[in-house]
Amino acid sequence: MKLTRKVKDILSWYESDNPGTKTNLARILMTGKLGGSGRMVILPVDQGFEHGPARSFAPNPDAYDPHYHFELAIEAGLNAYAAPLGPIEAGAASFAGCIPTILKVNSSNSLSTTKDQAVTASVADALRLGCSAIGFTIYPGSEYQFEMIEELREMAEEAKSVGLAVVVWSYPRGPMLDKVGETALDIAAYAAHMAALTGAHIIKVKPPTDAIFLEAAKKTYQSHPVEVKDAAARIAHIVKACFNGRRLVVFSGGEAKGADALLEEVRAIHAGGGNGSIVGRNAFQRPKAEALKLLNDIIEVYRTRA
Ligand code: FBP
Repeated sequence: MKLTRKVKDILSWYESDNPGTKTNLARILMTGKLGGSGRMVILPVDQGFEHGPARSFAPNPDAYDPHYHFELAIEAGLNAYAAPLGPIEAGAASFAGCIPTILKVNSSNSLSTTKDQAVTASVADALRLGCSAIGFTIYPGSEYQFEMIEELREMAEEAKSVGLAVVVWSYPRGPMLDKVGETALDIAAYAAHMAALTGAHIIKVKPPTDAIFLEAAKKTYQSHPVEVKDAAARIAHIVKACFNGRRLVVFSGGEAKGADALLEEVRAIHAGGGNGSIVGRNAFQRPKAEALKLLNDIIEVYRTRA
């Protein structure tokens, strides 16, 4: 496979990584309909842990079957499929080599009263299953944030040493953050930057709103304003927080919503220089034909000149 100039350029940002990690990043970046473009669309299916089976899969019962998600990601021509250990194991032989996988190695669940995560898989699992990367969630702002960040440090060090890439879901939540705070622009940028500081190769955050939440940050945002009303400018601000664009950053799809609203968000991500989308519920909660159409429309947005 010949790498595109774009992908070679992206790989050059990761100056300390070994050939194994770069190969795995290249695999993700070169796969699917967006392969070689520097843009990505990834299917994440860990919502069974996060929200439970019925909330996740009842809208489209085919999605109870782990094979369904491999097939959806492959048929849609996505770059990668991310899931916890169980579902990746459940399709490991049928789909070996068919699409890069990201093993989600920690998860929370809706039955917990604390904002913490359990480690549910290992780097050895990721290697055994042929995954290209591990995926790890941190909750900046939680009472357990430092433990999570330290767990990430250990797992990322191990993953990198054996040639895997590291994808960090950085989701602010915890006692000082209300719903507005969790997706406010300053907080989302802070969360993205923290993920970059931990050494993530790919950073995943939610699309930011126009709110500025931290009192301590308001003065700075007044003296160095961001066009907060412009969704693309907000994305560009997040990209800056990811080492001025030297780290890949993708944005999540969120709860199921209308195709037009999602595509509008995707256009802003593209225009703001984000590297793509990681879309779960908006894909697998739709009937397959509809999901394939929507994922194709998303891909088409990323194919246009930004
Ligand atoms: P969605 O596209 O379904 O939002 O998936 C992205 C994701 O990061 C999942 O990996 C995760 O399970 C979910 O969001 C968490 O969503 P929430 O923060 O709303 O509980």
